[in-house]
Amino acid sequence: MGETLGTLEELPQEYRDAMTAAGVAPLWPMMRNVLPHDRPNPVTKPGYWNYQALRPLLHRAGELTPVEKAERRVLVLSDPGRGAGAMQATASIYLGMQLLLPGEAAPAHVHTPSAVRIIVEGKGGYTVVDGERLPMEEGDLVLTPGGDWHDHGHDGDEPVVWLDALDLPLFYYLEGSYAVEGPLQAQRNRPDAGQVEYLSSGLVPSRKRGAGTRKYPMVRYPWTRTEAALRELIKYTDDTVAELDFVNPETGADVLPTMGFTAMMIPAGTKAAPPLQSSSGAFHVVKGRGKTTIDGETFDWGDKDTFTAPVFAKITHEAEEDSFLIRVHDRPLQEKLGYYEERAR
Ligand code: GTQ
Repeated sequence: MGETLGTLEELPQEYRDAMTAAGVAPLWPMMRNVLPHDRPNPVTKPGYWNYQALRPLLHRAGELTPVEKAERRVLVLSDPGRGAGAMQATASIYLGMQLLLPGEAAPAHVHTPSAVRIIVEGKGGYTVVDGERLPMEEGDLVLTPGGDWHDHGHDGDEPVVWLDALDLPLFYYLEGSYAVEGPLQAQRNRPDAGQVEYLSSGLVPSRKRGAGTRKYPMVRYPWTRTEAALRELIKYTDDTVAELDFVNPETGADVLPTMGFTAMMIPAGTKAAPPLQSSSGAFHVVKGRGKTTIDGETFDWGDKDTFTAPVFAKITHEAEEDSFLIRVHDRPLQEKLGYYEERAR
């Protein structure tokens, strides 16, 4: 196998011009760009966003742009590898901080990409997904699967902020991304399914013959229960970290087709060094303090900060306080495509 492949420059100019005119290009000078040896060569760079730095910018957006004009009032977290203005945090994951002020409503729409909200701060916000009203409390994970109508509202008296994670870059790349607008939805007058049908882990409504279940039966995972589960697990697990996958309670599968989510507890004074993973990831600190080194870059993090890791990144977390993080990743997509892998560090 030759190590050096031919370059474009060594080809005669008239041949290069003739190829361009014919609408073709030689593969071999680009071969190692599109098929690097042994592992991918990501464009994505590790990223870190301090919430205290984002907060005033988000509030300024609240003063400058009414929600009716913005449709969604969001500051997008741009991958440093793609530079200013990038509408993505990794190759497949979009992240944005969204602000909703008391009394505001973000209009109803439906789109092909899926979204997940991780609630960052504020009380009184809610989202309506397919007619189901979902209260938003700090640390909650709320799904808006692609194809489900959703609008956001606010009954409280302080600004509400949440982190959006979407598989938008993937849909955009596939030229499959679009939205349809509609009127605000009627809300069913009952608590969400996570408070009723799926209140207790291991119990699901008894199946009536012939009756199907909803594809996304539970779309809100309340943080209070997630944190309680992590605090129990950490007492008995052999690992240094407690990590729980968010799953569809009817199937046990990842909550969405392309994106997966985990809740992590890293106890004070402990270190976590996961294997290299072919998935890219984003970490949101629900609460805690510590630092994480990603491919040699170290980020000190605290409450509500967010950071990202490219594919196959070498990641080491160290917590100073008991720390709770939500991890977003694209393993479900990679598994469907048949190439998810983990490697020893
Ligand atoms: O709340 O529906 O951050 O449609 C980007 C696109 C949020 C939303 C985003 C969206 C939304």
